[in-house]
Amino acid sequence: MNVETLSVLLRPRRLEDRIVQAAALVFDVDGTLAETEGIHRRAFNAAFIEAGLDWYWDYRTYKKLLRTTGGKERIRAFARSRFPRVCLSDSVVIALHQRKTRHYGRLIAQHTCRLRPGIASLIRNARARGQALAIATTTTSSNIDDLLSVALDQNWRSLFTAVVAGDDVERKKPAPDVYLEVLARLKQRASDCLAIEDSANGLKAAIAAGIPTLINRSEYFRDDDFSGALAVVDDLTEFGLIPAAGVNHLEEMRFEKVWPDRND
Ligand code: XBP
Ligand code: MG
Repeated sequence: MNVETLSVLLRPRRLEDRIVQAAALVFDVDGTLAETEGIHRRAFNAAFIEAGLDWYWDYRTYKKLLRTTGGKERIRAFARSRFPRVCLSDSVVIALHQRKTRHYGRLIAQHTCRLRPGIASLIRNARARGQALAIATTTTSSNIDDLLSVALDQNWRSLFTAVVAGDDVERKKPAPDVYLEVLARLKQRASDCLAIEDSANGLKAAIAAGIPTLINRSEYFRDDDFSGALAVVDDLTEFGLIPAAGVNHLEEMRFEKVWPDRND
């Protein structure tokens, strides 16, 4: 057996071990838990129409704009890139972003954005193993609730020990702030946790906080540079299925009841 074949055979096992042995799994939201960026893009465009702006972000434009993390920051970056340059006051940006957030909630409710394959099982099995779960995201707090209360469970918050969103910290990704805040709330060492991300900016943020990171590649960031990641996978199906040792039958039944597998 050559070295390449051997490494392919060994990789999933080692990764499985890293997932199972982590003290906490820290999830990014957009792109990692669900393919939400297309919905964000539509919500921005709906807000622009409503505000009487002739801006339209098509797929390619949005892909470039995603280099700037955070919706308000993205709006400012786009305005600055116009010719002639558009200067927006903070209050105008905030109002425009509030419209966008309302549209995002409406679109998520109307279209029921699903969790990505393997996510529901991974969460369920991690909880059954007694692992802590956390969220470290750039997005607005209400967006997490809009998404997870439908895609995961109405009581999704009770599953996560820490939930930190973009506006909870000073600097957004690629700065490590959201991850550092999560670690402080979890009271865990960075090296004992595992972050699950989908973008280079997210990866930089997690690594800067010292957290080993698994990349769950998503639609918009497929071609990002993921140097430094523990591993890069296209979905988490195989890892979601790692059995939870010692889970009793009753507990399994409770999980089945709370989380009917909508995607796995
Ligand atoms: C997600 C983002 C967010 C959303 C928009 O990054 O960059 O800005 O696109 O959210 P990550 P808001 O997945 O790395 O957390 O408009 O609410 O800011
Ligand atoms: Mg992301």
